[in-house]
Amino acid sequence: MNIKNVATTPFTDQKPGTSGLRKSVPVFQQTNYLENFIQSIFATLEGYKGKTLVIGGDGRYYNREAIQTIIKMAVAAGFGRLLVGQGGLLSTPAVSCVIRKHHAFGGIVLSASHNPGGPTGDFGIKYNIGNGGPAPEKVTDAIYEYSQTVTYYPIAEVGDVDLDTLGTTQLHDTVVEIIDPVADYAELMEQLFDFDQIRDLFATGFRMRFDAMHAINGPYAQEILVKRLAAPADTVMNGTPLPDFGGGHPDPNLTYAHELVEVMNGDNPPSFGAASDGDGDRNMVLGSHFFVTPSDSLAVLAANATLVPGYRGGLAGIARSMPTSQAPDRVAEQLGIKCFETPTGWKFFGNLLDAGEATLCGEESFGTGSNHVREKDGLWAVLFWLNLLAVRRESVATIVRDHWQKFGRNIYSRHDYDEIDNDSAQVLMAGLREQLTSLPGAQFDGYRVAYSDDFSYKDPIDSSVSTAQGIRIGFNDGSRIVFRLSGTGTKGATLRVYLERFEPDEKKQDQDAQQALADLIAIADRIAGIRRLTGRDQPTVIT
Ligand code: G16
Repeated sequence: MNIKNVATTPFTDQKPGTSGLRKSVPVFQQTNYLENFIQSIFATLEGYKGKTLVIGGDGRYYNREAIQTIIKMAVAAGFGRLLVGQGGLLSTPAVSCVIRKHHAFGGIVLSASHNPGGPTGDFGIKYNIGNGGPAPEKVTDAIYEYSQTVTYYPIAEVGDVDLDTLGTTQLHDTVVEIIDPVADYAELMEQLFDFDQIRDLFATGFRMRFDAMHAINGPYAQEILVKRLAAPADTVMNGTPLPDFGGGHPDPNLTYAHELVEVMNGDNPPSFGAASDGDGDRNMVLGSHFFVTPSDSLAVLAANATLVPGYRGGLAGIARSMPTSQAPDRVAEQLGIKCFETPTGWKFFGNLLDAGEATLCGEESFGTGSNHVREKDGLWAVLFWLNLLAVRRESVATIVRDHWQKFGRNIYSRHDYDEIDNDSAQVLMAGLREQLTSLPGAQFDGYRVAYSDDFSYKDPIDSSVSTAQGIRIGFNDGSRIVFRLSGTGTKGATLRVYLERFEPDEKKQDQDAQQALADLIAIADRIAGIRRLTGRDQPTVIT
């Protein structure tokens, strides 16, 4: 078999963002674009020869073509074994699970997560390291640096591999193994949760809907919920992964998972509703006529963790991203465990999980996970909730309201302004940075600014420092407004405004978040000039 060296020249736009390299499909389809980035990953790694690489994606448009190229390049690079999900499919948490279980050197995940797919939709590539988690910044920086000087890439001259048939093929010095994408993951879930108890719950006639949004978690949910947990056959909706997600936007929030939201807010709704995203790492949790914010979800899971077999021994600590509400902090305080505040991006949880400092992690962006893998995990969160429901036999709303009574409610919302002009976004953020020293002490409608800063984080394990991670403005009553630009969008800029207010009074906790946060929403606009600078008078998405 021949290994060919193909000459190439760099692309200037291959800097990974919050979660890998995300671009539109036509960008990835440019000659050598994908190959350059893969070569930059391989060239940056040390000591991988003869070792195992896991490859899989969320099945979006261009997944199969990209996998064939990556297999040929991995063979040329000298990996010993490639574990590839059947049909080219593996959810992001399953990649993490497979890397850890098979002691792989690393893995390549093909996904643009919750971004739409299809010929003009988005595609993405992420490299995960041997702990199963996203490569840390020092690795992604090195990949980018190499991509700016790449001159050639080696590729094996072989035919395409049959991705659909389980089994192994020898290509040069590399064994290519097509694996069942669900088996290892499902086995891990059985170890963490009480499947007997959940089966008992379904046996009582308990109804749930899981919206896979025509994305990767369809087959996982079918196997675990319907087959192993005996949930009713109509539990999984939109369960077949499609290259364009059926034309939808596979983002499990109140706007894009509207089909599920309508069911849960309709007549005679199921008791429990959940959805996950393109690559299966995000989750949204709903009760009948009730939405659980991701921040509250993390706090509730943490407060109830010892009811679930995998966490019976208690939690070492909780970690949340900075813009996530401070609800989990209150649980940590009461449990007497540590709570960490990290920048946005799951990669920042890896060190804390590896060091045993944190057990549960979560983000406001519909991400929740634990030390069972090193990615956030959509179906894991759903099973965690199911296990709680099976133990407590109360409604989702009762469990959350009961939590608020015990801990107080952090009323929370995120406002996204999508696809705004890049320059205006920079002007807005620069304007905020200029005000950081003058804001403390300023009064806004009875709210006094207690502090304002641009969040920076020193990793407690490796001491690496990440600066400029978002503007925080905190008020004397504990309320908070956070501004940051998304690192995952592919068109223009996305401004995210995170709003939070603490409500300890039980009688006032059951109010609508937008109404409860109306003052802070107006203050955010006054301080940042959102309407003036973006030309928008409303957010694109409110969660
Ligand atoms: C990724 C990251 C998350 C992050 C989210 C939103 O999630 O893994 O840690 O919270 O993006 O990031 P941003 O606010 O920068 O757009 P996913 O599900 O897209 O991989």
